[in-house]
Amino acid sequence: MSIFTSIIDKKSNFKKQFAVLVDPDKPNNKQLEAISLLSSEAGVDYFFVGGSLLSKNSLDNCIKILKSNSSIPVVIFPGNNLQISSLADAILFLSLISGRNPDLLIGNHVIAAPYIKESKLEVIPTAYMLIDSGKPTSALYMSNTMPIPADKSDIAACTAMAGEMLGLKLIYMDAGSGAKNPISADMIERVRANTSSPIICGGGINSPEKAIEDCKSGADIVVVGNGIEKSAQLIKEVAAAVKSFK
Ligand code: 1GP
Repeated sequence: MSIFTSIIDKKSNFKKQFAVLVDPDKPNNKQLEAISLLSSEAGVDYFFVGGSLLSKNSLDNCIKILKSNSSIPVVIFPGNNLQISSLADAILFLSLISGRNPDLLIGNHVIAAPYIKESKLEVIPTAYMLIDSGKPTSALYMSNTMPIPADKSDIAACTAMAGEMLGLKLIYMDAGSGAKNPISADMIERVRANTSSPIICGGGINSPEKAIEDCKSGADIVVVGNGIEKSAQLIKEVAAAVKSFK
């Protein structure tokens, strides 16, 4: 089954999903092994792998270690068009629709397309929206774009609607890694009320309570990265919370 089909399947069965985000430059091999084993035990649905700026050529090694210690699908969440690896299962083909940087709307896609085609990765077209989190994040700086203001839920809803109308299959609402303020319940609710595609939420989620709040507001997949780098135990706590959500 493709990863996109499994996301849709779980959504149709009212099952919320949890993705652990791994920045390949950060954990060492031992830590990666531990993340992989813990995630497997906890029943994590996906690994998202990528970063706004990678400088260690560590993507392949990271995917290899995650895959050799678990059977959790690995999805590339690329920070740029150098982050492609046929060792993964799928790639989020991100259009940064909250911004007006043509390279991140089509330019980089043209450059990456032949490499992605050759990699045989499952390609998941994704409406990527950066939301202001109260401080500049790496994603904002590197993308050279302005985020959607945190209190402008109507702009987020219209942006997500437009992404869906353009044929993008997933909506990724991201306050950015290490966000000071995660995305508000109101904004997620407004996007949910106006679209039917699976919604991914991430950025600054560092407790099972916030993960549950996002699920209640309409998120289908919750992503945690930074929090797990600080305490790997958070994997178990968030997984248990998301799995028990009714
Ligand atoms: C960032 O959505 C992800 O792109 C996750 O953010 O690292 O803050 O959990 P955190």
